[in-house]
Amino acid sequence: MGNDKATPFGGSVCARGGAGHSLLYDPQRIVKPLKRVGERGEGKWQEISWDEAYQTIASKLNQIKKDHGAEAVAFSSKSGSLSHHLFDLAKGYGSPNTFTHLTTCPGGYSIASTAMLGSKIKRDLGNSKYIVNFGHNLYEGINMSETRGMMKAQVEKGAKLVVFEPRFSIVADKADEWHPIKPGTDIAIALAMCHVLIKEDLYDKAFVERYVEGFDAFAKEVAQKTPEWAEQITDVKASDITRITREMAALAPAVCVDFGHRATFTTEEFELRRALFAANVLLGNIERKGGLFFGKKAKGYNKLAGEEVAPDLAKPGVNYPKITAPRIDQVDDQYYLLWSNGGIYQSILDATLDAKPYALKGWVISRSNPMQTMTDRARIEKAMKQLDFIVCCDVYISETAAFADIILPESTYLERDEEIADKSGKNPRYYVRQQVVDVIGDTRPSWQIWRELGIAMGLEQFYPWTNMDTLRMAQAKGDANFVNTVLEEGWVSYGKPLMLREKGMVAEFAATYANARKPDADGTYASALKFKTPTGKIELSSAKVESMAPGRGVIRYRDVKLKDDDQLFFIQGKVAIHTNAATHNIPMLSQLMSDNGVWIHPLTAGKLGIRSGDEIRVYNQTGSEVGTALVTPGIRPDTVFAYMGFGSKNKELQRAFNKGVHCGNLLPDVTSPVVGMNLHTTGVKVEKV
Ligand SMILES: Nc1nc2c(c(=O)[nH]1)N[C@H]1C(S)=C(S)[C@@H](COP(=O)(O)OP(=O)(O)OC[C@H]3O[C@@H](n4cnc5c(=O)[nH]c(N)nc54)[C@H](O)[C@@H]3O)O[C@H]1N2
Ligand SMILES: Nc1nc2c(c(=O)[nH]1)N[C@H]1C(S)=C(S)[C@@H](COP(=O)(O)OP(=O)(O)OC[C@H]3O[C@@H](n4cnc5c(=O)[nH]c(N)nc54)[C@H](O)[C@@H]3O)O[C@H]1N2
Ligand SMILES: [Mo]
Repeated sequence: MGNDKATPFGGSVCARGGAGHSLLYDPQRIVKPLKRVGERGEGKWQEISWDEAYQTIASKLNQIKKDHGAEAVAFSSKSGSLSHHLFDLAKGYGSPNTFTHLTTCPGGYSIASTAMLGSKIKRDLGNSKYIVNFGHNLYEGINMSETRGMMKAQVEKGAKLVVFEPRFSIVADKADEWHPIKPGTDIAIALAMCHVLIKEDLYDKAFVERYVEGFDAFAKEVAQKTPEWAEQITDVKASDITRITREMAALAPAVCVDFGHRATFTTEEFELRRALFAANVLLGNIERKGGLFFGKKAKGYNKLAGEEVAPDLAKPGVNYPKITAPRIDQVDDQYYLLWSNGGIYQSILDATLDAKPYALKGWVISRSNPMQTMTDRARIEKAMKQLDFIVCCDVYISETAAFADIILPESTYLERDEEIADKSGKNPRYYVRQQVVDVIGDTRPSWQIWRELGIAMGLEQFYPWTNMDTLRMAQAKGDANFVNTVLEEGWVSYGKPLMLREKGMVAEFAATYANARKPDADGTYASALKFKTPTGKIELSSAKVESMAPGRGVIRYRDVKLKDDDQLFFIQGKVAIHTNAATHNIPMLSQLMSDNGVWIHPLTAGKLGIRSGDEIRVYNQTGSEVGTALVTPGIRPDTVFAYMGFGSKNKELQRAFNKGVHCGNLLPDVTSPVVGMNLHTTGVKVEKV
């Protein structure tokens, strides 16, 4: 059961959440800190006490700091509720090198959005009348509120869904139209759509006039990007591109060109995601129902309301030392948008192997499994073997943890308390995760682990709070009432939903709060809509980007070669019953699915003499994997597909070991311009074993 107060989640949990008890009671979970006693990756461990673990880590990290500077240690964690505890430790220790999973997942769209719109933006799929989707598989790669939003739009509101996807995904299956696009070419369609909107005068001129900078340069760039041009590149018919664009324009602004999530399809992610945002901008759907909108956090919301409708969160006041060493990913100016925002995760490998720009000696990893989720597994193994010291915090001996010196066992989400988290949408919202069962074994939550380690390292001055109660109280600035409400309800929502350019919502908002901002003459808050870009406008073309990454100021099409002519495209995706490279050893989920058959088209399979169920080898310059063929017409003949996260090479994950193909072992290490993305599409050959 979910929390039925959390209306965007509809009181439900997903399959992975539903299997929480199966992880909780899994005898293969780690429940004691472990110390490596054999060679790296050999699988020889000794159980140790937390005290010994902290002392060992503290003395190693302090020694590295003394010999090489604190910057010689990288700290990485999948971003989320736990990550800042690790990053706070890094700040106290003095290393600038903190990394999230940004460049293996959302970096493409989030950096493109920041460059163009000034910050990240959200989708109002639930109110869309027409959704155009470029491989955002929300019915398998689940985001509870967006997945439910899209279902609502389709089922309750009769919205039309058009999907461009190289394979017949679940979203493609539930769509009104599926167009099997050639992998990595989506940008041509996005630009052709912009071309049609401008050429046929279907775009929102008043919106562009008021809010957009650099329209002329963009319009000039797309003047030749006709649907006929795009057809040659994408294999999608020009007449379809034109028709879909016209249909969308007729229903604007309640339409959404979905800008995707895992943005790793092509090296031209920066251009692709900007082109998708550009189509939305031309349709004038920003801050309109069914389009795109900015999250309304307490601070800005209260200002519009003229009163304190929602409490806002504070951080415990800590002054960290100033760090002068540059980050390891700060070598090239074009990546400036990443430096304060997650960083280029894979630069840890370059710094370790090539001392570029200086050598790393240590790596502290929490809740991340780069051995599976970064590219070129062999190179990661080499880097990990070269480091002096590695700490990994996980719930299993993951493939990555298998190469650590010390493994710290975290309590699972059912066993731990977390701080209050901001989940603001069209109005301010908060939630909190609370311990519901006793802790199993000798595990601890992240906040406690990194705090206690910090103290063992002599950094106690950075921890003015002592436990989750005092930390939550500091977040709430002493407002016990707020803390109690969030704890009692689990999910709290404040005020009325607001989109700045929706008259009805603005009228209701203004009528609710006596001191609210006065609506504009047209009944909206359009005058309050500002973009945090250098010009304060939506930068369809950007002088700032041009100065940091010459040639990239204007959104431009570039040819990309993702594979050799005699290879097949290799693409991946999420499956509904597993999470990334995290859940494949959980008993209940591994029973539901323990292998990832390789999708291959009947024509291609026929030429290679392959039938469904045959053992096949998938290989290229980077690696070779053995798996099982799944022959299906639901994929382009020039493409093969596998669900990610399978084929673990760590024996200790007994239920996942060697089951299926390991995607990271087939992907070369390639980094995209500006957004720093770790590319996930490559070429492979396939043969029957
Ligand atoms: N080839 C390929 N690579 C990909 C992708 C792809 O599609 N194809 N997808 C990319 C995407 S979208 C993402 S987001 C990244 C994700 O990549 P990662 O950042 O590596 O995250 P996960 O794979 O989710 O791995 C999380 C690790 O956390 C552990 N874990 C689970 N729960 C807890 C907990 O409560 N505490 C702690 N400390 N650990 C826990 C799990 O056992 C697992 O080892 O992978 C990316 N990599
Ligand atoms: N059940 C479940 N839900 C999840 C996750 C999970 O692991 N399991 N992970 C979460 C995370 S971290 C994320 S980032 C989201 C990811 O959600 P999505 O962004 O939807 O990510 P994927 O499923 O990795 O990829 C989506 C689709 O892109 C297609 N594709 C590949 N290359 C191309 C291309 O060049 N063009 C087009 N148009 N399509 C292409 C793939 O076939 C795949 O079906 O899901 C989240 N939700
Ligand atoms: Mo992701």
